[in-house]
Amino acid sequence: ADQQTDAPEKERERTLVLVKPDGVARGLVGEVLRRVEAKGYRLVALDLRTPDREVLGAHYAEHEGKPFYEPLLEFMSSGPVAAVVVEGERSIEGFRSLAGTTDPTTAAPGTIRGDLGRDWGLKVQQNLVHGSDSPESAAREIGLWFPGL
Ligand code: IDP
Repeated sequence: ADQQTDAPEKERERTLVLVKPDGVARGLVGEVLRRVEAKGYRLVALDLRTPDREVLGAHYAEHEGKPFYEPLLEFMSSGPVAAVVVEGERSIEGFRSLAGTTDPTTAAPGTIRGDLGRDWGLKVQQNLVHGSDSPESAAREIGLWFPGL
């Protein structure tokens, strides 16, 4: 039998991954997807688009009112983003571990942000990728970016 379809729900966990405008502009979509696929995750949906403020406002609702909120929305709508639904066992925690900590300046080597982040003139918001931080966030974000999936 096909293990993929027979796997219990928790083993087929889905997460929303975004390659942010800095990652797309720097030509790093392939590098990010290579790491995701090399880890053994499966791509369920993939789309390149410049998100509007409505999607971004909902996506980053928890940060509304923080000093970096407006610059973050501005940055995220500045160009195309690669939106990807990734599936795999404990993929939410697993992708965040692949991504590294929020600030690329100090993110660990071996992580996407640690290996590929640049530290001159870098803003924290330019940290290449987003990954959902909980099953609740993943469900909400996947519904937002890929309605009907
Ligand atoms: P995460 O993306 O590592 O989960 P969050 O704390 O959820 O980090 O923040 C969401 C995004 O907001 C970050 O990825 C980053 O782009 C931006 N951000 C977070 N903290 C700061 C900050 O202190 N200054 C500027 N941007 C920030």
